[in-house]
Amino acid sequence: MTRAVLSLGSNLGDRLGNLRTALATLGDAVLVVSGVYETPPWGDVEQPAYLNAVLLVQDDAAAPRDWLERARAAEAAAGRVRDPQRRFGPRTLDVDVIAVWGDDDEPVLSDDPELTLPHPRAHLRAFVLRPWIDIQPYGRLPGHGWLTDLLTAGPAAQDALDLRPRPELALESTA
Ligand code: PH2
Ligand code: MG
Ligand code: MG
Repeated sequence: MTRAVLSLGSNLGDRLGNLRTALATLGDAVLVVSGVYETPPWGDVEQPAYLNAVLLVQDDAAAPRDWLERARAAEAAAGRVRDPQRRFGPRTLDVDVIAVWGDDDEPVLSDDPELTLPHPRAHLRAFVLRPWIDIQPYGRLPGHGWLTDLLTAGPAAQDALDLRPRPELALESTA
């Protein structure tokens, strides 16, 4: 069994629809869904604002690498086209594996360049930390400490002031 925190982002097309596509693709693995936040583009500022959210997912069988496969399947389902010239450029759907925990509840560490765990830039990104705190107020980012400390006093603290909660954009259907 593994549990993982996944970050969702979209800034092209039907942004909320793209996040919902991720949820649908991940299906029963989804345990908890954060609120949706409107966030200024980070890293490459000449692009539209993002909608971001975070998921806690779990699966009996999934190895850490399976989460990367599932993330890519969700991106493909939302019609993602990669632009190799723009690493942090616009996209219909980005699903990033932020951290993974194993059976023993210990965080998985990996320096595989394709799947570095925890995600090497998560501590810098208010658009990951803020929605993550929604679903794990006492959460920690492995290797970096409490999410609340990172968001209030870390390098992401200034950006955190520019996030806008969008409570009217519920990711989970209420039907
Ligand atoms: N993703 C990026 C680059 N910049 N900015 C925001 N606000 N949200 C994102 O999800 C995001 C970004 C590339 O992964
Ligand atoms: Mg990303
Ligand atoms: Mg990505």
